Amino acid sequence: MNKAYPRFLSRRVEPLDELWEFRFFENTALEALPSGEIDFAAKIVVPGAFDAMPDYMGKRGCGVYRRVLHIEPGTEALLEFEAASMTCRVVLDGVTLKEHFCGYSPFTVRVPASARARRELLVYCDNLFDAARTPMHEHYFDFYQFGGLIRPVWLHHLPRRHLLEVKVDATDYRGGEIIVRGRANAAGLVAVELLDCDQGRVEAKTNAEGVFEISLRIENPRLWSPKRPNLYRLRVSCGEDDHVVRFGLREIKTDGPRLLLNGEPLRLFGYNRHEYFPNFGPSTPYAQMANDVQLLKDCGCNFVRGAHYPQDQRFLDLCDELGLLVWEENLGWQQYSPHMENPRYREHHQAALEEMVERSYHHPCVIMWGFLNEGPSEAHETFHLVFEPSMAYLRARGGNRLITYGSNRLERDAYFEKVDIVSINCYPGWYGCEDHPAPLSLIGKFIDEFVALLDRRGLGDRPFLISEIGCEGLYGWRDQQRDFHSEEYQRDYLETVCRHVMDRPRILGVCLWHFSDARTKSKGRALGRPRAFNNKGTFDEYRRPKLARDAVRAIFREAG
Ligand code: ADA
Repeated sequence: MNKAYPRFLSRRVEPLDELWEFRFFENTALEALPSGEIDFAAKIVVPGAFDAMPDYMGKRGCGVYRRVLHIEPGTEALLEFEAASMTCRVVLDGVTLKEHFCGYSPFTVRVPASARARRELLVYCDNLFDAARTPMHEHYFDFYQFGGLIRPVWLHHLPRRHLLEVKVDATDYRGGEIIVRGRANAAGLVAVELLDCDQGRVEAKTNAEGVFEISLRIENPRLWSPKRPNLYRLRVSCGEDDHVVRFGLREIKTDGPRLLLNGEPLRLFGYNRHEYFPNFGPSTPYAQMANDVQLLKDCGCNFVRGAHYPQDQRFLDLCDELGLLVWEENLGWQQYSPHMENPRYREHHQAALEEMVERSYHHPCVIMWGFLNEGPSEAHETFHLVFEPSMAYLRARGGNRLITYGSNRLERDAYFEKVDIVSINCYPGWYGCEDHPAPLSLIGKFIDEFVALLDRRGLGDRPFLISEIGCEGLYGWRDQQRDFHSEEYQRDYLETVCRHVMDRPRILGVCLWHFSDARTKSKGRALGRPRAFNNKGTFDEYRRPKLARDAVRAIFREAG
């Protein structure tokens, strides 16, 4: 099961989730593959990370996927990749149609018409680290970066006249006033209907360029919120083609240090979550995603941060449907000023940002956009290179969402004034306090001092979120001395954090690091990370709760 709701009713969209032919070239970069015919000796399942599978476990190199497509001669098609990791090249009938450099952002590839029905598709996915070629993916990230067609792939068979894009925005969310804007590849009639309401169809003509704009009013509008996640489905038809857009009516804004959702004050309590499950790596099965949403909600969470990359659409669909607020962010992890100065990095970062926004635009659950986790936010001279254009893009094109980034620069951060929410990643009572007699006492002190610092800086009325905080607890490691890495220390730690934040309404909320244990970089980092996992999960990688779960749940549930 690869989708939560049908995005098309008349357009024929073929899921390409099945066994593909496959060949792996170990330690060989995409550009260095031997020329000539490839012998596709193996088969592999899509979606899936090849290096999470027994035959290629932990290997780096280039995986080549092959599949024959059948497309009506003389018609165009569209390939849609929900994610292809890390460096990807799409080749159809021997012609390169696309090169792509962010392993988590979705992208589409137009397939030109041909006189032949049988078309050969080769997709190259290279998971080698190469800072010069693929600078968005660095080898030092604190999460394992897998390779392959890690998320679903679709083939859209396009009717001659078809839709290129559709956007739905609320102009008055309370009154149910919406505007539908879009573009077809040729001029003509388009029709719009709300699928779950009995309101009839509205028809309109596009202009000569195929552009259209239709205003509608939803009768008796029901707003979207985590408690009442009401969704609407709107179908735009264009001859034999259509798009179904699912959206929610809601408004998010700041009011001094508070957040208002549909005018009601809201605090945020939740977790950071990596897309990871043992045996599947980043290709978490859909049922597990639903399981995760239930676990989060059961813990009293109303919020999840999709760390540190564009999210799987199926997860966002679940959050829309089940009512969980999301921070979605572009791929980034401690990239430094040299990255900002690298034009290739900037190009890839911007492309991925646009792909994320484009694909996630209609999810009401996504209330904030982020980027550059722990980036060089103290470096004034590089601000205009990535921070500024990213914020400008998100403000102009990101819809009704707030902007933030996870900062670890604290008092040195130079850009807090520019964002809607000041978010910090911090680990008081964990890193660097091996010799401290009472490390838990550092937590409240640190948080209060940071709030005081914001006040001194004139940011006393800016929403402040703790976007990461936590410590490692090894599942099953119980210790009467409650030492570091024990479940007991982790429980005391998270209880202290949650209580401290809950009792201080000045703080918008907390997003604990982390939901479940997730595999990290092998070798180097594994020395400081037992099992080569980031063990800060409140659940282990199989979602077995550690001691901390009950403590967090008891406090988060107070927020109601
Ligand atoms: C950082 C980072 C996380 C994780 C965390 C940790 O704040 O953003 O991805 O690495 O530290 O566990 O130390």
